[in-house]
Amino acid sequence: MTENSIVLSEVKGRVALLTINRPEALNALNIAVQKKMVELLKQHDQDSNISCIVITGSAKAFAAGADIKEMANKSASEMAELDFFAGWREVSTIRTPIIAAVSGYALGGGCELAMACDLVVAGESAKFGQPEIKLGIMPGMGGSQRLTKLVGRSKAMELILTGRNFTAAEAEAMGLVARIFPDAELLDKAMELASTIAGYGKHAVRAAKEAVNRAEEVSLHEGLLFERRLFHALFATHDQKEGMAAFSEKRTAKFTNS
Ligand code: DAK
Repeated sequence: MTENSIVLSEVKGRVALLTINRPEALNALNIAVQKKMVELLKQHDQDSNISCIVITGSAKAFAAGADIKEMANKSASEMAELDFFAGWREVSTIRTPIIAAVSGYALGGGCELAMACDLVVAGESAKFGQPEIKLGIMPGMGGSQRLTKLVGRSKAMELILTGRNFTAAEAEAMGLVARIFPDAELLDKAMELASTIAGYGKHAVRAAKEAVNRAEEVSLHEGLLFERRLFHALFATHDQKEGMAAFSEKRTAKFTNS
C-alpha cells in the first residue's frame, strides 16, 4: 500500500484497489488526483499479475466531482489550453476491467468517472448526480454522452437539466449500477466480484470487455463481426483448451492467462 498518497494503491491477489484519498474535500478530483489515478491505472494495466482493478473513495464519498475551487477562476482559454482534465480520457484505454465501488457521493466528475469504469457497484446509501448545471456549467467528462447511452435521452435530460441527486436504487433501476450492497459490505463485495473476474483467463476477460464496450460505438452488424473475430481468436489460447478440458473432466479450470 502507498501511504499518504492522494490515490492509495493496494494489491490483493490479482486485484488492484485504488482509493481516491482526499477525504477533507470529499475526494474532489483535482489535477493531482487525475494524474496519479491515470499513472496507477496504466501501471496496473501493464502488470501481468493484475487482472482486475477496483476504484473507490475514502471516507464519505467516491468523489464529489471535479475540484470546484481549482477550476473556479480559470478562463475559457486556460481551460482549452490546458485541455483541463483530458487525462481522464485515458481511463477508457485501460484493457483491464475496472469496477467502480461507489459509497457516498458520486457527483459531477465523480459520477462520470464511475460511468467511465466497466461496471459500477454501489453501497445502498450512495448518491449519484450531475449537478454541474447548478454551477453554471454542464457535464464535461462524458456525462452528457455516457449517462444518455446508459439511461436514455429523456432520463439523462431530466437528471442533467435539474442537477438533482439520485439514489443507488434509482441508478440500479436505470442500468447505471450493476449491483447494490449494504454499505458496510460494499468494498468486500466489490473485491469479491473483482477476484471472480480475475480468476478467469485474462485473454477471454479482456476480449469480452472490449466487445461489450464496442457495442456502444458501432452498428449491430459491425459489433457482431467484431465479436466473432475475438471469439475465434480465443481458440488460439491455452486457457480455452484448459477451460473446455476442465468441463469435460469435471474439475475446476486452472487458467494461466496464456
Ligand atoms: N470541489 C471542491 N471541494 C469540494 C467539492 C468539490 N467538488 N465537494 C466538496 N468539497 C469540499 C467542501 O468545500 C468542504 O470543504 P471545506 O469547506 O470544509 O474546506 C468539504 O469538501 C466538505 O464538503 P461539505 O461541507 O459541502 O459537505 P456536506 O456534507 O455539507 O455536502 C455535498 C456534501 C457533496 C452535497 C457538497 O459538498 C457539494 O454539493 N459538493 C459539490 C458537488 C458538485 O457540485 N459536484 C460537481 C462539481 S463540477 C472538465 C470535465 C469535467 C468537469 C470539469 C471540467 N473538463 C473536461 C475541462 C467536472 C465538473 C464537476 O464535477
